Amino acid sequence: MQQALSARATYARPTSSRTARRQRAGRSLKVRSMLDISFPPKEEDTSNGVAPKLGVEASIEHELKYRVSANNTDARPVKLYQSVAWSVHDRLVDAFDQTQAYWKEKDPKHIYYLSAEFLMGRTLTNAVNNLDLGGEYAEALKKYGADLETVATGELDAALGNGGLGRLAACFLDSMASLDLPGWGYGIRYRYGMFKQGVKDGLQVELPDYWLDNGNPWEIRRPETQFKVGFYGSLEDGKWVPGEEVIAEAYDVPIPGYKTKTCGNLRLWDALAPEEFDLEAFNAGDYSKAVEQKRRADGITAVLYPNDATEEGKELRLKQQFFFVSASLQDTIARYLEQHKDLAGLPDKACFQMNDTHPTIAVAELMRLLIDEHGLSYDDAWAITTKCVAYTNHTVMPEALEKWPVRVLAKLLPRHMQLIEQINSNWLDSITGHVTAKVEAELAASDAEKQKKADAAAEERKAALVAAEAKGEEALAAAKKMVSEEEAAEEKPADKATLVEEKLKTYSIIQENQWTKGEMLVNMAYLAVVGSFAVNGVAAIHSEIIKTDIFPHFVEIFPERFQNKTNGVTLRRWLAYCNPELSALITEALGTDEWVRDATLLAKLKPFAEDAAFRARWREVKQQKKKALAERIREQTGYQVSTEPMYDIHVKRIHEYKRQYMNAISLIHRYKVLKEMTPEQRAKAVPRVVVFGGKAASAYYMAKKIVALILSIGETVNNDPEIGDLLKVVFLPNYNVSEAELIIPAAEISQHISTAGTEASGTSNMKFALNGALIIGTLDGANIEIGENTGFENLFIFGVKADEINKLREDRKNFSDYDPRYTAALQMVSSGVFGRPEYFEDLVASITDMNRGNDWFLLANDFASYMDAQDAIDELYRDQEEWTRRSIIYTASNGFFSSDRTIDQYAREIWNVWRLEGSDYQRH
Ligand code: NBG
Repeated sequence: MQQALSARATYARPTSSRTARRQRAGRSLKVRSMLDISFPPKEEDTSNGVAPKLGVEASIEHELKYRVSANNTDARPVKLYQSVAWSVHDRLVDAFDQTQAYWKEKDPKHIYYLSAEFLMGRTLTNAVNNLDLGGEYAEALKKYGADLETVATGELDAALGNGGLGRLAACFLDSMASLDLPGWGYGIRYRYGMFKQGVKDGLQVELPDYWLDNGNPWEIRRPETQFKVGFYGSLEDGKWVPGEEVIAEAYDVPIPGYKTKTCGNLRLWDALAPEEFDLEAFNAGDYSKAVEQKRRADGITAVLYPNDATEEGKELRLKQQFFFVSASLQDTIARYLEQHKDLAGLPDKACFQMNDTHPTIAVAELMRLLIDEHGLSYDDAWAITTKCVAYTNHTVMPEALEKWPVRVLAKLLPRHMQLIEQINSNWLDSITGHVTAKVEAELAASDAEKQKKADAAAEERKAALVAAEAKGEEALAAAKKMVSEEEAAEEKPADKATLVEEKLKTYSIIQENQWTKGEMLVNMAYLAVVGSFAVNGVAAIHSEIIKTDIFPHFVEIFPERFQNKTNGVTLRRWLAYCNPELSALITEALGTDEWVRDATLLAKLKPFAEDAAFRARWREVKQQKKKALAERIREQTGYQVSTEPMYDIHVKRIHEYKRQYMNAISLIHRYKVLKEMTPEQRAKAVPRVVVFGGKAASAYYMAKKIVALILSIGETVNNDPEIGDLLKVVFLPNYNVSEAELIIPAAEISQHISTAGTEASGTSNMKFALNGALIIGTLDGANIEIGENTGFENLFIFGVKADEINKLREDRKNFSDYDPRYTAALQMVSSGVFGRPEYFEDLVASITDMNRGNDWFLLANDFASYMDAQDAIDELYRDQEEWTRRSIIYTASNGFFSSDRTIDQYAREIWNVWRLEGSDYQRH
């Protein structure tokens, strides 16, 4: 184990003398931040809080010349992007400084959104438009013969997230700022985001995502805000002495609200070594030792979710989680203590929302900080913690409900493991009475039942003896023997104490691994529920499922803790900015663009669905967006696709539960049917371009095969001259936020076909609906609420229901009702129509072989109804007027899914955080 602060001669990272003093004293490295200096709003402020020294045009020129060093003539797109970004950055910083100073002065309660993921995508367009500077920048860029849209493509996506969970966090930040809520996000500044997905030889390949390559104008490094974070070590006299330490350094990413002065913050942590370079080791020729500390620190913030299949991977991931949680809590407490003395008031000033289980170690770390660093008693610390922390569950997938081996936790965070044990033992003590009463009630019920059975059995035995006696000596002896055997085998009364102990185990935060005997695990979701004052799911059905299937024991104890907060998406990014053409049409129809802030206004679009001229214009916009997507498809894949067919989109992480595989099988069938048609029949078929996008986690074997299958189907179908434009199957690589912004507006139908009960919510379904794409889906996640808002008759709903799943899974062995289309399609895969039959063998077996995969996600059960829904889609598409009418209804009906609504609910019903209504911040 490494000693962090040794007395050896080293080159320490330069620190201020004050920092160095604190460091020696082993205290927090926090120094007063720049925000301590208040910037009173200046007189010349514009309405959005922007007080630039230079006008937009001059500032771009300035940045081009001095910051990125490119004169007008060689302003290549990336350089121009950088200059524009830096120019916007300066305006953001003005708004940011003023907001943060104002918040500090007013000292309202803050929400701190702790998340291992923030899938931000690009920032430029969003920042310019939220600051209401779109017109000015567009004008200034004319000089360079450029438009903002093109310049924006010079930015690399900040892909610090996997999918929905990370993007939700990003939408939430936008809404918090837009609603003037004092709130910060806290996360990790990964140097490489989610991997970049490429395609090679028909397979997914993963490449590093160098998103910081061109510099990042959207972040502000804060070397003055650093905290020490410890790992490993031991407990000495009850005190934790870490064996390794790193320094967390803050980077702030300003988050501009929509047309408001408020500019929130996303604070991301980078990890530094306390002693970056060991000169002594270097001089002694040990070069790798010289940079050992740096290497270890770098590892913590290198990549998003290192593969945790190995022990080292597990440890690194937990290290990441603890690293950012510890730094964020230390930071919050330090800022709190600048203005308050007594930590008992912390719950009035801070709420920590844990985004899934990744930040759950916050429960133990807040306890540790309060007890060990600030001298509070255990009970006082617990009272504070459980008033400050809330937890959102985002999945019911067992593999994503984190359980850390006690072994790993005890090694990496010995003090936290000790605290978790104490939390658990207090928790179990507190419920022993409840559990005992439950066992007693169960025993009483089963005793009465047993007594009845025993009485009946005794009667039967008596009768048997009487009958045997009549048959003579031998029969009587045999009957007596049987009776005594039966009596011996009769159930003994259960031991209450054992039963209570067994039952308590099911409530325990620390449990035995059901697959590895003897291995103890910490169930992080249970820790989160016990430590939080509120627990929520992310769609109505999901919030019910977590109550009945995931946390039923906890619901018994504190039913009031469980809530629902149906997800939402920011209408700025996901409608106004990604689809300016449709937005303009909506604004024209409604006579105002207020809908961007108040999404309920979209409902006023409904009557326009009945207006044929409006429908024609609506279709025109869709056509334009399809054209842009067709162009992207050509660039990325080489396939030429027409803009006439229906655009059918299936984009999301690749996962068996999301059933891209079922879609692929249906496309094989579609291909087969088209092949078998006569030319006359083909002329009547509804042509489709089917676009898939999504990343398969690098260690997810089946998901990668699903990607390969889609690519292979595309290869065969798209090159079949008989098929032509009737069907194209495209896998668009590297699906990310920016691709989504291009794809979603072009969609006519979008697929959300997870096995019912598995998709917590989905958020792309909301984005598609708002952009007027029709939905084919199961009764799962937010599809249900979209159906309620849009009218189920307007969706293509199919498949089994969530409450049928358990039974159907049990019955899979006996399933025989295979749809012949399904069987024939799979046969085509196995026989090599799409190449590489051996490679796909496992994939086919996963849904056909009862010993290998066992069709866990019930493709066979749902296939026939899925095909019926597909037929209904084709049928409706023939009627373009009705199709467009529905498309308008979708946009008009789904304003509910604005993340402004979601955040408003969190703020009122969980966080108790309120918008600031100071004179400087009032909306006009
Ligand atoms: C995802 C769910 C989605 C949901 C998002 C946001 C994880 C662990 N969960 O259904 O799969 O929309 O979270 O809540 O990524």
